[in-house]
Amino acid sequence: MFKDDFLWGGATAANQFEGAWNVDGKGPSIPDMCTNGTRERAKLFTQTIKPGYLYPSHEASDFYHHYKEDIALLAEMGYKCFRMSINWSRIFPTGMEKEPNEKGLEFYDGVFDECLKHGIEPLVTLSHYEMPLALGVEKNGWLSRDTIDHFMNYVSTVFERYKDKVRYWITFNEINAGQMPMGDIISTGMVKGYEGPINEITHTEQERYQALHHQFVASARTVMLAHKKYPRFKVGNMLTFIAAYPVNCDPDNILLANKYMQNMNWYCSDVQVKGAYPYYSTAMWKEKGVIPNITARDLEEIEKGTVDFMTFSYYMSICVGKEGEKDRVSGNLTGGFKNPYLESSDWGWQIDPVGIRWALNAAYDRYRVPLMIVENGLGAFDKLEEDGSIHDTYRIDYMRRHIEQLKLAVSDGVDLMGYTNWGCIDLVSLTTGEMRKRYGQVFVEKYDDGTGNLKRRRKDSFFWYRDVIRSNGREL
Ligand code: BGP
Repeated sequence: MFKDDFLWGGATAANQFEGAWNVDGKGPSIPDMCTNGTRERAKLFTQTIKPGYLYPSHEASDFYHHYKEDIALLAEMGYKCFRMSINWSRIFPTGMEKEPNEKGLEFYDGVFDECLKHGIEPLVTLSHYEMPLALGVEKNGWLSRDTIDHFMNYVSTVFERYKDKVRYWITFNEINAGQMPMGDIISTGMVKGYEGPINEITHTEQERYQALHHQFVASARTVMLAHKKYPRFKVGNMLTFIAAYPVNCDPDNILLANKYMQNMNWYCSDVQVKGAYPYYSTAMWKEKGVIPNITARDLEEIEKGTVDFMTFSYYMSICVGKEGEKDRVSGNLTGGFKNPYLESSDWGWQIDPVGIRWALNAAYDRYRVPLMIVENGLGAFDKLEEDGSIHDTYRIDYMRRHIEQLKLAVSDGVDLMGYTNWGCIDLVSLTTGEMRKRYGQVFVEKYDDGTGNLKRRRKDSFFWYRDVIRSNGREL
């Protein structure tokens, strides 16, 4: 059974949820320059705002002006924890100022106070697919070593400001996205001189792994700062866990799947949880033609700045094998081969509840630190009925089947701290920029053409999840 203090809740990201992109001194961020897209048509990144395009982050679900109402809804569901992120560009509009924007800081004071008033523990992601645009355009994001110092200025500011309000922090959202082409814009912010589809940017592997290395150093320094100055803080890492099975028992495919697991899932967490680059990184860099610039001081910091807990998102699994083995399927940031035993969501992500138990066991076996699932859920079309109800039985089914597997993982012996389902209040989709790809227990009347009155409505899953939390997971 789940612990008595299990952190039940939901998760959001500032750039997909807050809106108010240029309000109260906030600077433009990289996601503010991304247009909307669809499953078939990629979002565009533009250097300036282009007339005739819709930029969904500009209003999003307008949490900025609805946060009291929203947090009250989360409290009504009995939330113990609310995972959210701070918009770096709300605190430092270009990322390079020395002094923070007081109005931005005040906004999060209000949010945290509201959470604490309702007995909800904030879990704050410092960097969730967002950085000030100026850092991307002038420095090419995380490719520049200078970005580490700018980030640390931001981190020390928010740590000091919120030290009495926030205990749980996450450094980088889905840090392993930085290894994928899709991460070049959304994760490592390498947008200097680029304009076009977000999945077509052509950075070299060398640049990709260098930018990621700078994030590792920033993450380690963040943990070191927390441990030195704020002993009550707990800092975690975060990855997108892409459960990868061999497509069949051909030994070559077993090896390929193992290698995929190392490269895509363990590489980042080995650095952040164990405090050193893993043995296989040398071979992996060689194969990719990468020679990262890593100093002795970087390695010392990485060794000292290991995280207190590990978190990940889990949505789906894929199969891995030799080219041409099977049909391909899409997934969270990356796809793979089709698994004939699984069904897929409306966006083609394979639904695999058992995979979450497998992932938790694999991660716990490797690291023995407390784990937390900080994203999971079903992106689906919802229908708003005339009487205002939304019968999202498919979402309840998805969540029930995954939470059942969490229970089993706990009985396997995994130390699980909590579970926050993704997009608890409807928000903009990361990969497609759509509103109609909804995850929430709360429906937001906002639509893909940018219209909608932003009214919040409880879905059927709202009442179901409230009962799950009330019974600490006994009633599913
Ligand atoms: C993760 C991100 C989230 C989120 C989620 C769902 O990768 O951390 O920001 O959006 O995926 O993805 P999507 O919105 O594309 O369905």
